[in-house]
Formats: sequence, structure tokens, C-alpha cells
Amino acid sequence: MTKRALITGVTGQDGAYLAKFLLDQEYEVFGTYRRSSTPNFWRLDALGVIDKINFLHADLNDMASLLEAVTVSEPDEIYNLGAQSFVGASFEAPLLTGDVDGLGAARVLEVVRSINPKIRIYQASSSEIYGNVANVERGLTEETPMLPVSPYAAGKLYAYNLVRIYREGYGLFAANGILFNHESPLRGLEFVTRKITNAAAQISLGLRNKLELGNLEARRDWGFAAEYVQAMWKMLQLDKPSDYVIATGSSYSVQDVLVTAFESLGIDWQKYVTVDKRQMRPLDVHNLVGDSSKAKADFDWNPATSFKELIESMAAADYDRWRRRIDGEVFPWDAPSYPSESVFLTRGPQK
Ligand code: NDP
Ligand code: GDR
Repeated sequence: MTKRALITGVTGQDGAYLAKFLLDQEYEVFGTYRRSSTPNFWRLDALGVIDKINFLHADLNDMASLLEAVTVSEPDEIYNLGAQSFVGASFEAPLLTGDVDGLGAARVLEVVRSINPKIRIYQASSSEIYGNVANVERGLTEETPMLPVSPYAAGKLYAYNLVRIYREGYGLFAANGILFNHESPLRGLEFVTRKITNAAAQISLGLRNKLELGNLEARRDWGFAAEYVQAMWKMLQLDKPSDYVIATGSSYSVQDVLVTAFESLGIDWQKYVTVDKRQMRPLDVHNLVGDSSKAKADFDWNPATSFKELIESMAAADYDRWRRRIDGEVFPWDAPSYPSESVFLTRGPQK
């Protein structure tokens, strides 16, 4: 029988890759989207899946909309990817972030518990929940104590704990994927990798001459998003639910991203980059390295794309986008794609 999956945050980077992956596995895919005056379906368009998803309007702040989405879609699996996902912005909007990223997960768990406790749940947890722990180089595991240093991470830690509590207390099949940073050409422009590759592409084409960044010394364990969404799915196919670290095992600095991106386009970053204090966070995580041995042992997950390949592919994709724009092509956000009306589901019991 065809399996059905509901993805919150389907319009985001991971939502788009996961939707494509699940459609390739012959799932029927339902995705929640937020009402907005500007359509935000460009990633799903870029991956060629925009008209293959059943869209439901839902907001993680709005319990009624989640109830409706789960009732209408009758999923076997829910992937809770929706979030205010920008750590920097969580300092500006701590209440909203806690509501969406923390209480939002609680709402999803409650809906599942009351409608159909057999639904399997993937929760998008994050390496940010560790904060600044000691001995990072040995690799952070599922057993490492967590001490968040941002409102985002605090919200995600609340959600992480709730997933464990509902698993142990109510027997739900709920799993936390503790994913370390993962990037792609579909990454949002506010995140540092894509901010850098996009600026490098513009600079190399003479479209700008300045890039302002914050903490260049921060180190992260950066992998390729399309490989990470496969781990999400694998976690929900196991006999027993558990929590898993998903990471490459190596960390690189923001400056390493700069050097790799700019060199790949034949430019010297030092001529263009300045440090802007406004991009610094009140608290920042210095270094993150994950150890995904448990994921390897339990479902044979291994990352394949190297840091250099990842950043170079992002820089090449941004260069190509800007090159095509110079040649007169429109950008996805200049002429936003919209799915055909038939894939939007409205209120009421539909199948
Ligand atoms: P994105 O920022 O690209 O996507 C976030 C998605 O959440 C978007 O579809 C957004 O919708 C949606 N969203 C935002 N607010 C709400 C809300 N109130 N109700 C419902 N949906 C909402 O993030 P990623 O794809 O990169 O990440 C996916 C998940 O994984 C997030 O939970 C993130 O915190 C987590 N994560 C990400 C990592 C990474 O490195 N990418 C690492 C670890 C965890 P809209 O398009 O309307 O804005
Ligand atoms: P992060 O990603 O906070 O790790 O969260 P981000 O790319 O925003 O920052 C990484 C590091 O780079 C430093 N930095 C800058 N960051 C941004 N965005 N812009 C800048 O100009 C800049 N200059 C330096 C940051 O201070 C930080 O140290 C991402 C998100 O996807 C989360 O949702 C996810 O949970 C974690 O990864 C794992």
C-alpha cells in the first residue's frame, strides 16, 4: 500500500529535498505551507515536484490547522521540519521562536497522540542544542550533555525532550534527528554558507564589491542536505524509535567557507570582506563536530559529499544563477512559481 507522509515546512530547504526523496520512494506526499503575500514554492519548483505534493495550509502556532492537516492527510509518517530556523533571528524574536520551534512540536505530538498514536514522527532537532560543550573534537554524540546558548536552541531542546517524553510515556514512535549544519544550493540566503557563495558569485561577475560578515572563526560540521534527509526517512523505518546524530565528523570555520568559495570562482576574499559587528550574536556556538556512529550502525547512514565539493557546488550554482540573470533569464523570486490549484487541499475530509 502507498505510504503517506506529511511534511511541515515543505517549502524550506529540507522540506523540498525530503519531498523529492519520498516521492521517489513512491510516497503520497502532503506538505504544509504558510499563507504569504509572496509565493515561496521556488525550491519545490527547482526540484520538479511542485505539482506532485498535496498542499495544506497549516501553521505550527495554530493547533486547529495542525489538527486539520493531520485529519485530512491521514499520514503514516509526519516530518516536523517547520521552524523559525535562523539562530541569529531567534535573539530578535525569542517568543515567536519558542512558540514555533518548541510549542509547535508539542502541538504536533499532541495531535498525533489524540488522533492516531500509530503515526510515526520525525522531529527536526539540531546540533545547536549542545551549545558550547567541552572536548568537541572527539565528536558529539547522543549521550553528550546539552547546554543551549540561543533562544532557538532552547526551543529545540524543549521539543527534543518532549519527543523523548512522548516516546517513553505514551509509546509514540517519535525520533529526534540531531542534525548538524547541512547546506545546498537551495539553502536560504541568510545562512552564512549561501550568503558567502551568493556574494562570491556576484563579486566575480562585477555585480557587487562588498560582503559584511560576523564571526569568521566559528566552526561548524557542514554536510549536504540531500544526504541528510535520507537519514530522516531511515530513522522512521526502524523497528524501534530513537534519537540520532547526523553529521560528517569534521568541522571547518566560516573563513574556510570564504576561502573555498572565493577561490573556486578565482577571486581573493580579503579584498571584499569586512567584519560587521551587527552580524555577531549575543552568544554564539564556537565549534561543532558530530559523531554519527550510531546512525551508521543502526541504518548504515554515511555522508558522501566533502566540504570542498559542497561549497564549490553552491558557489557554482549561484554563479550560474547570476550569469543567467545577466543573460536575461528571470530569477525564481522575480517570477514566483505557484502550484496548480488542484494540489491545494481545503477543509473537510478528503482523500
Ligand atoms: P528552512 O528555514 O529552509 O525552512 C523552514 C520551514 O519552516 C519553511 O518551510 C517555513 O515556511 C516553515 N515555517 C516557518 N515558520 C513556520 C510556522 N510557524 N508554521 C509552519 N511552518 C513554518 O529550514 P531548513 O529546511 O534548513 O531546516 C528544516 C528544519 O531542520 C528546521 O526545523 C530547522 O530548524 C532544522 N534544522 C536545520 C538544519 C540545517 O542545517 N539546515 C540543522 C538542524 C536542524 P516559509 O517558507 O513559509 O517560511
Ligand atoms: P547556524 O547557521 O547558526 O549554525 O544554524 P548560520 O549559517 O546562520 O551561522 C553559522 C555560523 O556563522 C557565523 N556567521 C554568520 N552567520 C550568518 N547567518 N550570517 C553572517 O553574516 C555570519 N557571519 C558569521 C554565525 O555566527 C555562526 O557561528 C544553522 C541553521 O540551519 C539552524 O536551523 C540549524 O539548527 C543549525 O544550523 C544546525
